This record gives sequence, C-alpha cells and structure tokens, in this order.
Amino acid sequence: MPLKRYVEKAKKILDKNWNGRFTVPSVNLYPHQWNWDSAFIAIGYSRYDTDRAVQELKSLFDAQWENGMLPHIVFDRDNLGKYFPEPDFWKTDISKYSPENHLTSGITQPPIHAYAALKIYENSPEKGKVKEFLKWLFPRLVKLHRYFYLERNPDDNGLIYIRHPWESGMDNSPMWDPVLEKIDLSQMMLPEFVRKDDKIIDPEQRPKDEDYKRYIYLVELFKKNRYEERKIFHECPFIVVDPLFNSVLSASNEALIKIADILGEDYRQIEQWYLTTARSMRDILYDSSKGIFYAYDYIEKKQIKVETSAGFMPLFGGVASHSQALKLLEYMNSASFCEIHEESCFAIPNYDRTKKDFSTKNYWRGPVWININWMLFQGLRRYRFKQKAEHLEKTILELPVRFGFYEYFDSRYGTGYGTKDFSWTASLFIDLYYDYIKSESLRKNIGIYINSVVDDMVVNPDRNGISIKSPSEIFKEFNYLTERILKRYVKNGSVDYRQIRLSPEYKLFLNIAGKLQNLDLSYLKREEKKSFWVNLYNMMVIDFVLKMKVRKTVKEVEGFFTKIKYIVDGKKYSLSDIESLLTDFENKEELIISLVRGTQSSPPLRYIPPDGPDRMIKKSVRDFIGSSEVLIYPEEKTVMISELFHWYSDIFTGEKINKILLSYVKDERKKRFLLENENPEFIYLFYDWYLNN
Ligand code: 2M8
Repeated sequence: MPLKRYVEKAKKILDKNWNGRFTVPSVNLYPHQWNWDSAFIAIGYSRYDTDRAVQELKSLFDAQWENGMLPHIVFDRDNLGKYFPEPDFWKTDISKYSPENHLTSGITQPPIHAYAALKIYENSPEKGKVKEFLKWLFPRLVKLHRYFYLERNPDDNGLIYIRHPWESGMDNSPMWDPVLEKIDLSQMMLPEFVRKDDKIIDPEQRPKDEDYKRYIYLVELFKKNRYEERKIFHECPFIVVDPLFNSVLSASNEALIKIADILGEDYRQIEQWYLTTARSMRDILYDSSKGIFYAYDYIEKKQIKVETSAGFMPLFGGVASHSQALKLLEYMNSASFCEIHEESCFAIPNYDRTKKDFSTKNYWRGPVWININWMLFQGLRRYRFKQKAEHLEKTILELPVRFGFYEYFDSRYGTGYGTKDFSWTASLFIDLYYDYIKSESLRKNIGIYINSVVDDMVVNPDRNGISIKSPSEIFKEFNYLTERILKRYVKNGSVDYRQIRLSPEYKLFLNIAGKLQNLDLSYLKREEKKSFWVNLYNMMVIDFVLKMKVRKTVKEVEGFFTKIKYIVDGKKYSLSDIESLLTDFENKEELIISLVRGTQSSPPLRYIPPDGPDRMIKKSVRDFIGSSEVLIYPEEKTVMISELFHWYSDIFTGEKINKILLSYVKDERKKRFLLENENPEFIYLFYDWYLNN
C-alpha cells in the first residue's frame, strides 16, 4: 500500500524534529517548542507512540505560567540564536507569573490541548498509563481554561479575546489588517530588531516588515506592563475575538468534560464555559447574510468583515447551529474556498480566493494549511457533511504525497511553500492515515450475520388484492413518493432511516410498492425503465434496512442482496437481479456505479427522474469519482479505486475504468496520466459497508 510509505516518511520527519524532550515544528525555521504545534504533533504520535505523545504535552505544560497562561513558545536553551524574537527580547522574567526554570514567550496560542489529550487517551492501547497522565494534566488544563474565562473574558459572555496576531496562530491573516492598520507606525519608537525568518524562507512567502514592526510594537507594550493582563487590556490596540481561537477552545471544553468524566471529576463549571462561549459566538460572531463567522474588534465593538477559513471553524467546535452549519457549508463549497469538483483547487484555502488581495503563496493570506483543513474535516464529519468531508480528507492526504511535507501549499497547483519537513503536516497526515486503517479493519470485520434470510422472502405484499390503478397512475405515484422521501429525508448523502420509518410518505410508499406487483412493465419507455430500476433498487435498500432492522450495516443480514425480494409485474426481483438486469442498458457501467447500496461508500442517494435520467446518473458517478473512492496520484503512477470495480470486473475492464475516469476527472495532470497510461495498475480500496445514515 503506497500510502504506508508516506506514513514512514512522516514518522521520520517527526523523529528528525524530536530533540529528546519535544518536537520542534521545523529544525531550521522554528527551532523551539510551539504551543499548538505540539498538540497537533501529539495527536499524530498518539497513533503509534503513546510515550512521545504524552511527553510532548508534558514538556509544554511544565512551562505553564503561574496565572494559567500556556506560552506560545517554550525556548530550547541549547538552540538559542537561530530565531527571532527569543527570550532576550521577550524578557518574560519581569512578569511575576512566568515560570522560573523555563524560557518562554509572553503570549499564548489556540488551546487545542484538551482535545489532543483526549485523542491520546482514545488512541492509546495503554489506557491505565494514559489515565495517570490525564490525572496530572487535568488540573493544568482547567487552570488554562480558567485563565481565559477570568483574564480574557471582559464582558463575561465567554468570548475570549486575543491580544496579538501570533496568538491566533494565523499570524498575518487578512482578518487582522483592519485592526493593525490603526497602529500608526510613524508615531512609534521601536527598538532595533533583525528578523531571521526572511533569510531562511523566500520573503515573498512570509509576513512583511511592516507586519513585524506591529508585532514588535505589541510585545513592547506587554513588557511595559510587565505582562499584567488587566493593564495590557486597557492599553492594547489589538483586542479581538477570533472565531478560530474560540472554536478550538469550545472543542477543548468539550474534550475536558469527557476527560473529567473519565477521571470522575466535576465538570459543571466546564459545561458552563462551553455553553456561554458557544451561545455568544452564534449571537455575536455570525453573519447570516454572508453565511460565515467573523472575528470581532472588541475596541470598535464591531465584526471584522473579512472572510477567512477561521470563519468556518465553529464546525470544529460544534458551535454552529444546524442552519448556520448549512450556510457555512454552502459558502465553503463555493468558488471562494474551492468547490468539490472544481478544477485546480486543492482543499480549503485560508482566504476567500475571489478577493483582490488573495495570495497564492504568502503565508496565512491564501495558501492551504494542513492543520486548518484537518480541523475543518473533523468539523464537516461531525455535522455529517459526508461528501465534502471525504473530499477534503482526500486532498489533505494528497497534498503531502504529491508535493512533499511542506508548511503550506498553493491551493491552485499544490506547490509546497514555507519550510520543508514541517511537523504538523507530518503528524496530521499520520493521524488521517490511521483513521483510514482503523475503518479498514472495521470494514474487514463486518460479516458476522445477525439475521439470515435463507429462502426467498417477498416483502411487498399487495394488501388490496388486484390493482385497480392503471400502470401510468402506479408509475406516477411511485415516482412522486420516491422523490419526496429522498428529498425530505436524505441530507448530504446521509439517510435518516428513523424519520423515514415514522413518515407518512413511507406508509404510502409501502402501499404503492404492493401495487408494483401488477405494474405492466411493457407500458414503460426505455428511459423510464432506466429511472425506474435505479430508483426501485435504492428504495428497496431503504425498505429492507427498515424491515430487517439493520443497525450498522446491510452485511448484518445474510441474503440482503439475494433473498429479499419485491414482486414486480408478476416476477420476483432481488437487488442482485436488478443489478444484472441493468447490464442490458448501454451505459451499464454508470448505472452500476450510481446504485446506492445503503453504504458509506455509495454515492449520495438522489432521485432519478424518468424524463432524462442520465443527467442525475452522471451526477452520481461524478460524486463517486470525486470522492475518496477514487484516488489518483500521477506523480506516484498510482490509481486507487473502490473495490466495487473489482466485483464487476467483467464489465469494468482496465480500459473501461480508464475511459470512465477520463470522462469524469477534471485535474489536468491526472487526465494526462490516465491518457498516457491506458491500462495502469489499480489498487483496490476497501469498500466501506457501514450504513449511509
Ligand atoms: C508561525 O508563527 C510563528 C510565530 O509564532 C512565526 O511566524 O515565526 C505560525 O504559522 C504559527 O501558527 C505556528 O504555530 C508557528 C510554528 O509553526 O509558526
């Protein structure tokens, strides 16, 4: 499995960046320990090395400040002189809260640590050992969160402010421009300073000197106030509420509740924190006309109307209401942030691409970042936006494989920018890979039947005896009810089986399903037949799932595809019978792909209209080929495709697959590869049999 080779590469990068106590983000550019980097790194380690994961967070929390603040950098004494600004500049020893035995900066970063700690616990086979670590960490995490709610929460509404762009983690994001522009540099007396980053990385990819001057101005102001929060608050021109920071805090509040539960600790206070932050974010940061969350300028008391990926982060924190989430998805999946099937557009770029000052290569002003996309992927999954989530997962894996483990990437061409061998790109790649492997083995273990249907079982009785309805009436009603059920109870590919079972439409559908026994098929035109069989197949799957009380997968029922049947026009049909009947149609390959087998690997379920069914069928095939069921890596000369193609190897010969992929794939490089390799070697991906609910 080629992906595995890249996991080995990623692990080697983490090894190289590990200094015996913690992992630096990058040996040359960031040679110390960074706050949120370490949490992302620990998540990667948690997949294969619990000790390292634990050590990563331990060394960071050892440097926690007395007032609870977790510094954004913990400096490595043996490695000073390579980065700016270092301890000689921060002078945090003037604060009464800074730790005695550690050299640190005087600001913080997005608090993803409780989230990471829970992941360590969940992923580790050594639960007892991790529980001991959680006992050590829990009070420190509470202290950190309490610091935010006591010191950074001026209106007591749970909206936590940051006081330096570096605290957002998205240093030179366009979000901060309107606030930083107000700092008039001509009026400032700044100390001399020499940047180091722009000698290591092409300055075109880094913040400008003007930005650095403002960063330094703010640090000077902190020093003047001896890092006293209240004093800084009254003087600082940069007091903003960041949707990313607050979403990450929310995700961590949630994780902290779970950790408290594991340890048997009280979590009422944390619950309160979670609720107030989430409520205020929904009320104060959301803009319903644009469909995004904005940052908030606390001094001006207004939203900062700049659209960046941070505005979608409430999906990660579970903060967005369902209707807000739908709007976020709509905006996120548009030309502004890359649509699913858009040509030359990787993942979710950091800034709206339609803006004049969007940059393809400058740091946080446009490129794609793996940690941001990883969090958005988790968020999309949590709101069950399956298709977008899968697509994102695929590109997050794709970028490092094709272009290297860079710090950030060009959203158009995938080119890597910033430093090479970047730790969180490697660790989050590892995390996603293990996720994949885990579901793969789960998928393999499916096959224990709970229920067996050994003899034919007809499940569409015609309760009123001989049909008095004409074929046209039966067909019309069948279509009407199918369309209604699919439109109402299927959202983004997820089927709400429970709601269908309770719905009036399903009751009516069962009635018309009985009438199909006497539907004269010769009455249907060829196109109508095509739509009928595909719709019937998909509806039969739903009906069988409900009748057989399927819980997790159709695989629980032996004979699901062969023994459970509908009588149509006097003849019995199982799902397999319908599949073979569809091979008579000229576009049989597309029809077979578009069938929804009640599984995660199926394309999203949709109604196929009888007048011109091919348009919708093509849409399903496009979704399927654009999803993680088909992975094409031209640079690696590799094509990975769903096992489905293997099951039907009589109709999907190598050339046929190539032809289909060619007519649906849009990326030019992938196209060229397919054209030049008519019969490439295919690697089959495990089919995910879990229910599409
Ligand atoms: C970047 O920030 C540092 C300052 O903290 C820098 O530019 O020197 C950001 O990308 C930040 O999010 C990240 O934590 C840090 C280390 O990777 O680098």
